[in-house]
Amino acid sequence: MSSYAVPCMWMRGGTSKGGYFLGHDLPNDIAARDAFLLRVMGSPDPRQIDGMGGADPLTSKVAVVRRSDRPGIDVDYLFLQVFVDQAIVTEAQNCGNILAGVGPFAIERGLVEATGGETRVAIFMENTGQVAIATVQTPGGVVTYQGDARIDGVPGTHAPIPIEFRDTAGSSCGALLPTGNAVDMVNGVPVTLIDNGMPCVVMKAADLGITGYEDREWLDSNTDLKARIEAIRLAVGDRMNLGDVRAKSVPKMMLVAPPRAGGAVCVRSFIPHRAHATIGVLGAVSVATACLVQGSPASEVAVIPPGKRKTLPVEHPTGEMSCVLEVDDAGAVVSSALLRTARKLMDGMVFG
Ligand code: NQM
Repeated sequence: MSSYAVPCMWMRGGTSKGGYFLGHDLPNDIAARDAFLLRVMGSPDPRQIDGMGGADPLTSKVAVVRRSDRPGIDVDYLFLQVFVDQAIVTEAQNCGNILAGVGPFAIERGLVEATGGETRVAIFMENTGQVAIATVQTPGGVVTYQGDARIDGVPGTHAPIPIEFRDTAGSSCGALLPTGNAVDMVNGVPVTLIDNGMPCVVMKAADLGITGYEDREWLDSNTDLKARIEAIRLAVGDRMNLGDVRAKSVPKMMLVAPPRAGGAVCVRSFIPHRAHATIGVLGAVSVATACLVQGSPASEVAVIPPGKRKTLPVEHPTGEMSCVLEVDDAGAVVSSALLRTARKLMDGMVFG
């Protein structure tokens, strides 16, 4: 297909960044869509020099948004991860950071009407078949990105975008604990296989011979550690009902350690081949949930506050992400909420 251009908004969503498209602006044919998006990002190429991608999985992301015809839902959101150095576009994972830009984008494109000072946008997440509610600041009926909210991993302050999730358990794996176990042994390492919005393998950093407080650069340059983690990942695909995960960006690999800044738990995550600069949104929800699973490796290192509504600050390499989890009488997590921000960076035509 020869090069052509379509309307696109480039946005930071949470601690990620990517292209936001209206569904009807992209080719219907999935192979043609993916080929276009690879050209837009400049993949495959570790530098993504010939495209918009930032040479990092966190900045090589796409949101496809449509008006929804589902009752009570405003828009449908499909997340696509465009691999940096492989010609892969996958919808096998969701992304709660890019989700933060979906509400403002939907209002800006006229898919949702602003309702006074703030506008609630109900978003159906197509990747997992679940719903998120985002609240967007719309003073005078217009989206604003300016405000006082601060999230770790992003300089400055911006308008708050609180996001709530319900019933995210088993989003991709069919069950919160797809093996039914709090602990499974994989390649000699005790792990929890869990999915509360994001399929994750949660294990103690100490069981892999590290502290769990290392920085992103150190983790990314440790090829032996990464090879061990990848071997565990490939071994659990079937057990997590994800099948062959070689060309998938799930499950995410989460190395936990005791909190050291007053939080609930400290995490270093691999997404899955690069260390995360912070932590994914639904990844953090899944790790926080693992901390509440009795007998899990995460529960051994976590510090859990009492009560049915718990704020669990998940410490990551550049700060923390606070997950507010609500549990039922049996201790099961029924909803989660987080604060994100987003910013419009560019609106125009992108060439693929
Ligand atoms: O877990 C990165 C991100 C994410 C995903 C990744 C995310 C989530 O930080 O909901 O946000 O895990 O690939 O954007």
